[in-house]
Amino acid sequence: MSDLKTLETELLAAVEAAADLSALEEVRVRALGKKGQVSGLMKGLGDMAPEERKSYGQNINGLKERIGEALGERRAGLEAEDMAQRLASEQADISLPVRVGPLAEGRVHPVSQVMDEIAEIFGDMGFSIAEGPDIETDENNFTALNIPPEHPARQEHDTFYFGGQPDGSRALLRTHTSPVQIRTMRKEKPPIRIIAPGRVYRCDSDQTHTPMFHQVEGLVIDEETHLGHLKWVLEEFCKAFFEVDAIKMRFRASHFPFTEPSLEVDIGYAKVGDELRIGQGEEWLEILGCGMVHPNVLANVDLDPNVYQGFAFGVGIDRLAMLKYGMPDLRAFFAADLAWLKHYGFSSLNVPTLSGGLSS
Ligand code: 2U9
Repeated sequence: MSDLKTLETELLAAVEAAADLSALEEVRVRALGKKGQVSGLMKGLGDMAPEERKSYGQNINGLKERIGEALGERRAGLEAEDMAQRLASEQADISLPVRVGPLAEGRVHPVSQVMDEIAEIFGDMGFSIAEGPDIETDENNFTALNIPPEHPARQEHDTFYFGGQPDGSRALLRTHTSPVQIRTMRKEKPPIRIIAPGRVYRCDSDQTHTPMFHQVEGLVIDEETHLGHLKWVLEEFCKAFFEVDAIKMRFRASHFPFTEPSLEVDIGYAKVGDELRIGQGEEWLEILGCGMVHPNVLANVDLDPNVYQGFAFGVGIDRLAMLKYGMPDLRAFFAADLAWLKHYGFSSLNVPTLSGGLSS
């Protein structure tokens, strides 16, 4: 009996002394586990006389119960201490300002913004967006567009060519987005109304030219398409893009291999201080080229020029962005300068719409 009392005192002291939950678990296993001290006592019961066995057994059970209760109490105490400690150390400072996050902090590049604005305007006029690869064939980029083999645009110093294939063909970086229209005309039947925005590449680099720049070209093919439609579309585009009610436009005769007749378009502007006022004044600024699709181009994609006509136009997006948002240096567009982007960039939450304002 006195052995039991000693053991109980020892075990209760060990329970009390356990500094954390894992130490307490060790005490529990040592006392009540299968091979623990209390279970060990049970083994001696078999050698005892029945009367002795009964009272000794009851005493062991009493010991077991009291140790179990002490373990439970100590566990609850340690868990409460643990929780109190975590509550003290894992505080959140709710007075800290909330981080606005990438959606509100990030900026849309002016070129992407202008592309979205252009897509919105032409989308509203019933055009859809067509895309194609940056790496093109000589056929799609030149031959199908009625650009003859000796044309200067094909020369090495204007075009980025890849290494030649065994069959003599050479891939190239498209010099305009026109191959997208060629691909579309080969794939779809008229009526066709598309714009093709994207990157284009020319071996050219100075203050106003970068070897990669952005273009949007448009194409309409139908059975009764004429210059009047072209002029109306371009006038509506310029008014919407520059966000003015009236625009002055001048169409000058020009020459491109893929259009006949070919025209260059100027818009009227006034310079007030550093600001360009589009639609006012007496100055002229060239902004795009256009024309009726050359009959050879239609024939090259198996469209009968006696049945179908169409018009096409091409605009440099980077230049449009510079004009609309007053950015003086083209090279800054591609310098990946975050300070510049913060100044000239647009919030991604303001999506351009014709009703809400393109550049709001
Ligand atoms: C097809 C048929 C005709 C696209 C055209 C222009 C005129 C033009 C320039 C504007 C500024 C290129 O970025 S820029 O340097 N583009 O002047 N582009 S007509 O004519 C096409 C295209 C595809 C099948």
